[in-house]
Amino acid sequence: MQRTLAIVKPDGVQRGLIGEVIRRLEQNQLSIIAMKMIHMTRIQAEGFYAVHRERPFFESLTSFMSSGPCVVMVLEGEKAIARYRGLMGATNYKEAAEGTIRREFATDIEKNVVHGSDAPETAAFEIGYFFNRFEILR
Ligand code: 3AN
Repeated sequence: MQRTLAIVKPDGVQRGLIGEVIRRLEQNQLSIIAMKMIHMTRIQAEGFYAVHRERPFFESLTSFMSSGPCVVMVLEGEKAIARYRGLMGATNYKEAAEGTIRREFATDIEKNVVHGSDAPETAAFEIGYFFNRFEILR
């Protein structure tokens, strides 16, 4: 069993895609073991994306991620990290596979509806960034 952090980003929440994302998780045996809605401050978004601090898109990304509410979730399942990334599709929606969330719903490389951890170490950091042990069901 593996855990990963999933986010429905501000564009996904604003466009009414929370249910669509959750439906796909439930249909693909990714159990939601923690979930809440948050509106990050700029500082919180900068901390979350600290690994991207030097990237040219950092300012725009953290501004977007703090622009409105997000739904953050902890998912658990077999190979949850890779399987959820498979459901999301590639970062650039134009390169994302047919049928993936980003291919179907993203409008921009930045406004790409969802986030998912990319490795066990990042998942541990990202889950701990938003959830304490009492908020995770098991
Ligand atoms: P992913 O979310 O697919 O793991 P990361 O972690 O490389 O992608 O990038 C984090 C976020 O930064 C992406 N989800 C996207 O919103 C944004 N991003 C990544 N690359 C670019 C880019 N070249 N231009 C603008 N935004 C980008």
